[in-house]
Amino acid sequence: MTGYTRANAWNSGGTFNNQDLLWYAKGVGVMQSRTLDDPNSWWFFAAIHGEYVSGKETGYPGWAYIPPAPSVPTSPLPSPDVLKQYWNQCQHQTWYFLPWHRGYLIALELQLREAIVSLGGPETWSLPFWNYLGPDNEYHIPPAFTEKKLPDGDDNPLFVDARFGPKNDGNIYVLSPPVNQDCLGNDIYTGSSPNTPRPGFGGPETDFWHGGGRSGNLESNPHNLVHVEVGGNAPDNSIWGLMSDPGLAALDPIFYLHHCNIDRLWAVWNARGNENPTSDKWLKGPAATGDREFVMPKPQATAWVFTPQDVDAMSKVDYTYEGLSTDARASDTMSPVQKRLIRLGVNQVEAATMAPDTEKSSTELLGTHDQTLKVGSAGVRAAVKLNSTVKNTMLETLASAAKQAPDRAYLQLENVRGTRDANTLDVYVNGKSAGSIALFGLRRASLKDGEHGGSGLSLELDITDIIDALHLEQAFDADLLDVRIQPDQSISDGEEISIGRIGVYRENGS
Ligand SMILES: [Cu+2]
Repeated sequence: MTGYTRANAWNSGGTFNNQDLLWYAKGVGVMQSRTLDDPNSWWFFAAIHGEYVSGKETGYPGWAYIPPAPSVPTSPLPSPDVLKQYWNQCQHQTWYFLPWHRGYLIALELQLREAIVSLGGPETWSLPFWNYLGPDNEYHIPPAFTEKKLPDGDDNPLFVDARFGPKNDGNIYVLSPPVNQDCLGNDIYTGSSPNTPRPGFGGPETDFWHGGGRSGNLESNPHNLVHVEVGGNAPDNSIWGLMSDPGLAALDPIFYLHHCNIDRLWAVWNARGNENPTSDKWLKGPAATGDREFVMPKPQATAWVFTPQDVDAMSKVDYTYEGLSTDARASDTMSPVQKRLIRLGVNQVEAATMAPDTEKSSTELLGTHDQTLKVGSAGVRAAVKLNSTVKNTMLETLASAAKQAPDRAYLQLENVRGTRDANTLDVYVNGKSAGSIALFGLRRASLKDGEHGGSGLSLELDITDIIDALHLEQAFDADLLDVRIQPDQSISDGEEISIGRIGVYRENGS
């Protein structure tokens, strides 16, 4: 059933001439006028994602320390039961990331539509998306979000002070590279492997999971990178932007347009024929095994309990995306695997018929660097020692790519800990760029009394292309890989980012 269409926020120049944005602003204003303990309020909805109100934060990022605008309330708190049922639900670094956020957006959209209609606005209003990888200026935040006033002279509820951008200067845009949508080329939702399950497009298999561990490909890039680029840090480094931290992010109205785009990319991925998990554990969600349920407040104070299988196809939800049928046609006729094989010297006809069976893949440790690394502003360098037997096995598969699917290679920064999410690590292997990883979620994942005992985040990059290139240059015969890690943002005195271990893995495709 589709009735509503979620459209591009950059329509009509992304200004208040775009009626979706004008009415979004007015609806957000209505929700912001409600109290923190009201399940229909803007503040309650932000706390459903994550909050620093009910804990013992003494200073930023405690909600009491957020510089207005907006003026964020820290009281009255809802009853302990309501708080426990609804708050701090967001699912990150998990295969529930996509369905949970889809339900969250549906619930917010219902709230806003009701508020908008009560103001005399359009009954067909739907949440717009910000496609920062679109043409022309679309990598900039739509201008309606940076105006201090609405056209009628009232304060603009979409304006946020603590939003600093990738260069910390208040210029809000998304840098590409490193942001891209290469994740759409991964055809596995959650990789399966006996020793190290790969996160895949949609994230690793977990229980109810409020963050920590490994992000899926879509969550890692573009999702995490966009959060940290939009949020950024204050020019004096005293605080970070709301979007840079999961316990603050949903206070910023741009959050929902970013997540609407992430949800759209999931729909595009499905429309291209990729399949979601079919196991009961995913379909029925964590509540089926006695864990917390996914629950959202609907208008008129009713609770909507949902599971992934309630929202896992566009045919089950009441909206569609503008341009979805066009995006469903991949612009490339050749898959990433086919392109790789041709680079490795396999002729086109053979490459077209070879499809590695990633369902049955297994992963093996190829090399490690075991000492804890401390990352300072100048970056850090490590020599990853390779196991020569494993390396030779991998080299053989590369040399005989015409006969079998060659191995892939992944680099993982493991047990990464720190106190600030608003940073990105650029990683280089033997001088070649391996990509960038944002530290969104780092702070909470590092807290000793947090959900997973402060084991931090594990950040993964696909370095198959680099190993292929080294192999073709006949440079993949040394026993060491030279890994350099450079933070984007300076690290202040007393602040620290540490990496417990670097692991390099080979994955065989058959
Ligand atoms: Cu997010």
